[in-house]
Amino acid sequence: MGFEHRCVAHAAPVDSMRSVCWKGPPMSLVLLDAEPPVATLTLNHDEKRNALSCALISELTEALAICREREVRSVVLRARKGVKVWSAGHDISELPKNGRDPLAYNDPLEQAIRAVREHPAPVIAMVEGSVWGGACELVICCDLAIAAPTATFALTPARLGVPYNAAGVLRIMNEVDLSTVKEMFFTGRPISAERALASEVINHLVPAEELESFTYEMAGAITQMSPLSIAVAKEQIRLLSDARPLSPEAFERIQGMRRTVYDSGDYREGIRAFMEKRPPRWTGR
Ligand code: LCV
Repeated sequence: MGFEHRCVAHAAPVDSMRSVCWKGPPMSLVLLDAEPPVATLTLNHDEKRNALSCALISELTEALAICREREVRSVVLRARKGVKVWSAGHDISELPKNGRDPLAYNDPLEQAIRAVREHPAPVIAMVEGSVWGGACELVICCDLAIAAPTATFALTPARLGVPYNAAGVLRIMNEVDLSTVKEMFFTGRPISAERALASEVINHLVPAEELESFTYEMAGAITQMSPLSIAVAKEQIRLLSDARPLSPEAFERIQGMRRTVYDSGDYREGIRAFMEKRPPRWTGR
């Protein structure tokens, strides 16, 4: 069955998809088109460059819950057509400034990544424009990523003075070659779509004019397969790829090092500089 892709016009705020019991606030940061077998989640906060705020992530996870209820068989995660910025990553204004871990287990970004990784159907990131920080990890954690040549990908903790978390580093290391992981973490610079393809950040690089048809053809092909077999294979891959022996002492050491960073003046300086729209002045303390 050829699946003609649905443009954003079919999408609607998430709450209109929820049954009458949904009493949440009006939602529009994520648009959802959840007509099975394929759903489309559209990041819809261009004014803030689709920053992964608590509010946006709440809608994203709610949209995935609706997809699960409706037994959608593949999900396309996209931004609006032609965006320059797919997502600017974690909402920097929401990073904790009071000595709390900025990327703890219950941080909204971590919740979004878990929601994608634990969703029973494949989630396909369809990417145009630049992708930053935690959004880069979100794309990498999607089951497939298909990008246009305008896409770039940047890991940005060093730009902000943030200590990335162990689970996130491992998830990125599982997907991307180590030399590229180091370059991205250490330079904070975006890599091109071509480089992202070569480093397995993305599965396919296609011309912008073919991006939607290519993505929805693949999404449609997935819906022709056994959903139970796919759900089990996806969960097996998640559990087996996360299986890493790490002694409690090693984990405590990582957390201790990270605490030194998020307790530092440089961590506060990184956030302050972004908010003041100026380059940070690092002191190394
Ligand atoms: C809040 C934003 C953001 C934003 N948060 O538009 O991986 S980690 O560890 O670093 C993790 C903690 C993480 O993911 O951190 C976030 C990493 N992201 C970045 O470093 C990207 C920060 N953003 C930018 O560099 C620029 O915004 C880009 C290049 C994405 C787009 O530049 P452009 O000139 O098109 P503006 O910078 O003018 O942004 C438009 C509005 O979106 C807000 C930004 O503050 C501005 O708001 P105002 O109009 O109120 O000034 N914005 C952008 N990114 N991550 N808010």
